[in-house]
Amino acid sequence: LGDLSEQDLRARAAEALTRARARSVALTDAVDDEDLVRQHSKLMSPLVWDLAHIGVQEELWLVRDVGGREPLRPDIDDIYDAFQHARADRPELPLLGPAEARAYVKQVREKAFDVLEHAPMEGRRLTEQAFAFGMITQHEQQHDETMLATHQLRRGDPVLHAPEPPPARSGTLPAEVLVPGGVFTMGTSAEPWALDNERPAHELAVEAFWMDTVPVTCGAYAEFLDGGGYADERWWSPAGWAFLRENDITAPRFWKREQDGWWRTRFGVYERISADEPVVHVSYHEAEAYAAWAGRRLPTEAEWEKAARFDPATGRSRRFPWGDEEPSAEHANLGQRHLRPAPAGAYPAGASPTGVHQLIGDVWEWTSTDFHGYPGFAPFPYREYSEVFFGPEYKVLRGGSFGTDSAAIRGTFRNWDYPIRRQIFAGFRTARDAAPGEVG
Ligand code: AVJ
Ligand code: FE
Repeated sequence: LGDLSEQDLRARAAEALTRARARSVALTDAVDDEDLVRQHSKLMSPLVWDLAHIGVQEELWLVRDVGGREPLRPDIDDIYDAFQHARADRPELPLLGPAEARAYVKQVREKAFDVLEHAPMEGRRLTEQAFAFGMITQHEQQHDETMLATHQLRRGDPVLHAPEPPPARSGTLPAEVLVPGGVFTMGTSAEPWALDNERPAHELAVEAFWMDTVPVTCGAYAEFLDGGGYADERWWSPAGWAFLRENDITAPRFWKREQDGWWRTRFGVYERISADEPVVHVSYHEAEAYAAWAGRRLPTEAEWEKAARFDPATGRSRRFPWGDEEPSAEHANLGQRHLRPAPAGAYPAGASPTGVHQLIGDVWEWTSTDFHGYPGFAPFPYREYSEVFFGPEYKVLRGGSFGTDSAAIRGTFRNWDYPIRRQIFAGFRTARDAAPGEVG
């Protein structure tokens, strides 16, 4: 950040905001007004709520806070406050209609660009201002991923289209790789757009461990399923077993058993499950049970981050598995460029120095760690962003999915959700402790 001129910072912020908006518009223009205001699942807001909420946050943080401008719509703050109204109740609110919501977010964006052009950007303020624009960009992209999950829950003909992801390219990969033990740097104090929960950088020791080279595939998962895994209490935690029974869960979300094998609905298309694709739409409980069946366990969050960032050659933690460069289409399946996870081994250029593939993109990965602040955590811009979620109810997910934009992912990025959630684009990989002779 120190190397960028004020002009560069403004241009980058403007470009990132514009890219996010193009995506929000595409996701909301893809359906008719009736679909825009409908609740497609109790787990999700109507798409039109997300759209206006994106505008309200931008008004609060950029127009009012950074710009010190007059409020545009102070009357709607409450309706779009995620803490005031649960998702299930949002359809009953006096929401802005589709045309009103579109006009509102456009108006806010014009003001935000005016603030961006005229806000003083120097010294300490520069870092803060640049962060505010980065935070709003990430906020919009996170809601875009949420809207993509709503699209997945929507019934009806397909309305989203994208090219197929690249095929697996790297021949035969080992099933697992050894990640060395010892101290590494977790979290960051340097990433300009890192959110409060990723900070500060701190040293942490991890024992040597083995990590799956690729995320668990549908083919591997189907062996667990077809072997009776969902009927065998041995593999499940008490909470996981209760979750299965109470909800009559017999397969990953969106899977359906046909006479010739497993099929799924994906963005309105009914298709056969592909064996070499990472499994997605599984809860933490299902991930944990699979790992137990396989004689393994889920990685901790620290293990995941060490595998993703630690470079044994230099001892340094990098921004991404492949180094410090921003993600390209060669590195990872991100940004809704494709509407599915890519087959295992499709991104050899994105592998880590120890040889772990597809840590970034494709599917969010459940870790065994509860969501907590790092030592020295300081909430900003407000406690409600992360701190109020700290505790044992939430599990940390890492790495982003095919629906995560590159603006909202990095080696330090932390996502969290309830262990029962399956509508998010979440999969997992497994790990095991290294035996004393294996530590290298
Ligand atoms: C980080 C994805 C859990 O969607 O609840 C959006 C991001 N925070 N608006 C969420 C977020 C406020 C958050 N997650
Ligand atoms: Fe939000």
